[in-house]
Parts: sequence; C-alpha cells; structure tokens
Amino acid sequence: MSEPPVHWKYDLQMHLREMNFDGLVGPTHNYAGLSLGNIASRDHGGQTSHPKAAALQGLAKMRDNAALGVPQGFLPPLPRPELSVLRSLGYEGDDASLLANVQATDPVLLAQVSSASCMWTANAATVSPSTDTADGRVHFTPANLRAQFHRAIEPHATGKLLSKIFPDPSMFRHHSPLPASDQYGDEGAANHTRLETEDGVVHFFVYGVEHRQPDGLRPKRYPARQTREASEAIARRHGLADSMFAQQSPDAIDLGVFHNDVISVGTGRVLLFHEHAFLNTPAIIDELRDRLGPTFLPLMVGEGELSIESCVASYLFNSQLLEVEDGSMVLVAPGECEADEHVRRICDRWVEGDTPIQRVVWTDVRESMQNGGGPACLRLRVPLTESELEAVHPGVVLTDSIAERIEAWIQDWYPESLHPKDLADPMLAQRVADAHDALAKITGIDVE
Ligand code: SUG
Repeated sequence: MSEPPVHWKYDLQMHLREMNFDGLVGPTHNYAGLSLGNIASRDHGGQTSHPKAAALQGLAKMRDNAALGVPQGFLPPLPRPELSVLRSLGYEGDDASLLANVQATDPVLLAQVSSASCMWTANAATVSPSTDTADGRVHFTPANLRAQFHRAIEPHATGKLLSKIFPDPSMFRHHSPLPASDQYGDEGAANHTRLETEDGVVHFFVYGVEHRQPDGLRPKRYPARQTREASEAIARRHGLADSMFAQQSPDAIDLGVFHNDVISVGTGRVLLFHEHAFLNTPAIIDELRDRLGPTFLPLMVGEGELSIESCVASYLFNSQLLEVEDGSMVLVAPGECEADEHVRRICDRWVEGDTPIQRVVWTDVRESMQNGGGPACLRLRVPLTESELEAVHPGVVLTDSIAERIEAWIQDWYPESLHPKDLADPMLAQRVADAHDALAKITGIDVE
C-alpha cells in the first residue's frame, strides 16, 4: 500500500477538536456574596437561588452545544458542604451540631464551604494540547484559586477528578496546583486563550499583576487574581514554546473585570476584545498580529460603543466562541446580551461582517450569571486529538442517554430554591451526599 500524503498524515495525528467540559451545577448553588470584585456576586448576595433551575439551565446549554457537533463533557460537582474543611479548622461534633455551631459563630464560613463555585470550570485548570507541549502529552494544571477561601478549597479535589477523567499517563500529564501564595495566584483557563492560524500558535496568557514588580501598576479596589509569575510557571511546566504574556487593565479589574474572560474571548484566528481589556491594547494586538500573520482577526469593541460597565453587566465577552464542523463559528452568548440593544448590534455586526462568526445562539444561564458566571465561565476547553478523545472517561461524555439520566437525577435530588440561611440544615447535607452517590452510579466516578 502506498504511503498517505504527508499533509493527510499530519491531519490524522495532529488535528485537534475542542471538547468543552462544563461544570454540572451542584445542588447547593446559592448566593452568598462571597467574591470581592465580582459585581454580580455582590449584588445578588443574600438572595434566594434556584439550584434545580440552575442545573437544568447548564444542562440545556451543554445539550445545545453538543447538537452543534461540538464534543461535550461535564465535570461532576464537588461535594458540598465540605465538612472536612470545618473539622480541619477545629470544629467538632456530629454533622448536625457542627453545622449549627458554624452557622451561629461564622455564617460566612458555612457559605464558603457550601459554595457550588466549582461549576465555573473555566477556573478549574489550565490545559495545553499535546500538539503544543514539549513531551507531546496534554498537560493539566489545576488552578490554586488562592484569592478567595471558598474557591481555594477546590483544587485538590479538582486535580483528582481530572486525573480520573483523563487517566492514561502516556497521553495526559497532571501537575499539582502551583504553590498557593500571592506570588503564584492562578485562576486557570479564564486567563488563557489559545490562538492559531496557518502561521502559528500563540498561548495568550493575561495576568492582573506582576508580583515581582512592587511598583508596577495594579488595581486599587479589587484583587488581581492572576499573577504573571503563575502564568509563566504554567507555560514553563507545560513545555509551551509559543507563549505571550499581557497585563490586564488594572482599571478594568477595578470595574469588575475579575478575569480576562469577562472582557475578551478568542479561538482559532479570532479574538474578540474590548478596547480597555489590556494595559496597552494596541501594542498587544500588534504583537499578536506579528506572530499570527495576516489571517489573524482581532475584533475590537470600543469604549464609545460599549462601556466596561456594560461588558460586566451583559457578559458579552463571556460568550463561547465555538468552531463548528463546516469551519464557521457560533457565538453562544448569554440571554442578557439579547436584552441589550447595543450588545445585540455588536453581535449582528460580527455575524454580518467578513468574519467566520455565522450565528449567535442566546443561552439562558441566568442562575449562574447572578453569581458572575456566564456561558464561558461554565466550561473548560480541552483541545484533543481523535485518539485522546477516545481515551476520555466515557461516563462524563454528554451522550443523549447520559443527558437524560443527568436530567432525571437533577429532577430527583435538587432543591427548587435555597437561601444561605438554609445551609446549616443537616437534612440538606445528607440529601446532597446521597445525590452524589446516585451521580457516581451514572458517571462511574467517585468524587472525593
Ligand atoms: O470566582 N463566583 C465566581 C464566578 C467565577 C466566574 N468565572 C470566570 N469568569 N471564569 C468567582 O467569583 C460567587 C459565589 C457567591 O458569591 O456565592 C463566585 O464564587
């Protein structure tokens, strides 16, 4: 038999498909106002949430994206409330008295260990595809999320979960989270974008602060969650050759842009971004153009068209930009964008203009949005080759039948509504634990 042509061999071995792993919204989804610098979290703190509706909204988004032909998976929620954290902090007694004691003495702590924040899987990890790493494996670094306590208790369990979902060590390399310190603050893929044209690949890392520059620019009001040192360490340990590091505008962080994915989104040759996304936006775009060549398509939204405040309110840039099978792109935007005429006009311009974006799909993830998590926050992008795709643990791949079973599971186990004051109810904790056991039977994964 004759050899296949060289380009065909290249395609077979190297062609990447992006698989999105959405966080399945957990049964304790609630509004506790925990995230400093996240305006939606602040504004909805203390309100009643709707966990069942939240999980069904997330599932509907996954199904719609899968129907576009984009491979779709999910990460099961981490068990909450995380009573082992309370015990490690010196609280004692049986579960009921433990919960009552913490509610009486430190209700914020109870909300922190109960938060369903692992649903925002854009913060679960940074992932580098095997085509781009020195050892030819897919690399994962779980984010340490050290900026806030309710998220800082996620990384260990997330790392274990990822190693169960991507088990084959010849294909997948799992790192531990970076040391949890101000110097290495890491919030995962929310601050990383992989861009690619025929001319090259760029791993575009955006950080809020460079720790080693005490006199460098930094936000004044709100924390910069991602450091340059963390992004550099990830690029180094993953063996990435083509990285670029850019500082986020500190003023944007102070207006509520707590991650880069609130102000820019990109995939392939397209980057959508706000004029004030970066510290020196024109220089950043010039450098990207130099590296990616003439087919790179930067699509900017000016401050005059849409203010940063409106970006934060609508979450336009927290849309998912999905590449579909015919090579065109679909923008999966929050329903809140459809409701805003200015934002809708910007989306129309992208679709009508000479861009690969052919369609906008409005998605309702309102329950998550009210805690500052849009469509893109809810997903972790994992670019995989065909053989790597086949090696993913099948219990978390969203087939029609798994989606049906997950839907029935949500209907069976989730509270309709939840207020932070309900979090000390020992019946809730027991019910959630039972729900996790039932989910493990569907996914074949025990989440620790
Ligand atoms: O870390 N909200 C999350 C939202 C994360 C969004 N992710 C991305 N942009 N990629 C956060 O601020 C709110 C929890 C509460 O207040 O109850 C919260 O954790």
